[in-house]
Amino acid sequence: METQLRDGRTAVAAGRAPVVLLSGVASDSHTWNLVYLQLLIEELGYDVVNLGPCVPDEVLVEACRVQDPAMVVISSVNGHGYQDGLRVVGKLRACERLVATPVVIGGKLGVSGEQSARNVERLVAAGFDAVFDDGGNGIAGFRDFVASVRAARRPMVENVETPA
Ligand code: B12
Repeated sequence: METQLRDGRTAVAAGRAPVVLLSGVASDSHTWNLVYLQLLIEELGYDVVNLGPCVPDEVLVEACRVQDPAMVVISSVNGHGYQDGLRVVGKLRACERLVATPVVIGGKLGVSGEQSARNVERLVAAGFDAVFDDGGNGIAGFRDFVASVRAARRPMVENVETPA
């Protein structure tokens, strides 16, 4: 599925597996974190729409609304992820279509090392389903989270008759 974004970019997913929307935040120009995460998420069985770095909040919200992804993954490493995350997740949750979509953030979220438990709680209270700060549960925790989302999406097949 191809999405034309307001800032002129085009986001494309191959269209076979459920889609994860991956994005940097408005202030953050780092790119390799997004490349790494795209490869990891594809390895976990999803198509990825990667919006890239420096994504304005409105572009992110619009792309999520149009794509209706199975999950939204936000990455930030420049040290402003806590503030950017608090702001943007409110805008995502204000969109009716994204009220129940799993949304996570991770990376190097602050300028003074690992986020405090209180900051992580604030991000969750603001709307994130999980926070993967580099100092904390990191990639292993993220893999577990993706697996739990996948399991929750699996259709119930107990009552389906198998053809002879
Ligand atoms: C390359 C680089 C740049 C390049 C980026 C080029 C590009 N196109 O990407 C340039 C020169 C542009 C740059 C600029 C800046 N940078 Co810089 N940069 C780096 C550097 C050296 C490598 C980053 C990288 O590519 N790593 C490889 C990728 C694969 O790994 P990663 O980014 O670490 O991401 C991993 C994890 O964070 C995690 N992760 C990330 N997101 C998520 C999300 C989820 C959900 C999960 C589960 C995990 C996860 O998984 C990834 C793989 O392990 C790091 C230092 C370092 N050695 O890491 C600094 C670093 C990230 N930069 C830093 C800073 C401060 C800046 C600037 C503010 C500097 C300045 N004063 O101008 C600007 C910010 C510009 C902006 N607007 O964002 C700091 C951030 C400090 C902080 N967070 O506290 C770092 C850590 C350097 C440092 N030690 O101070 N940078």
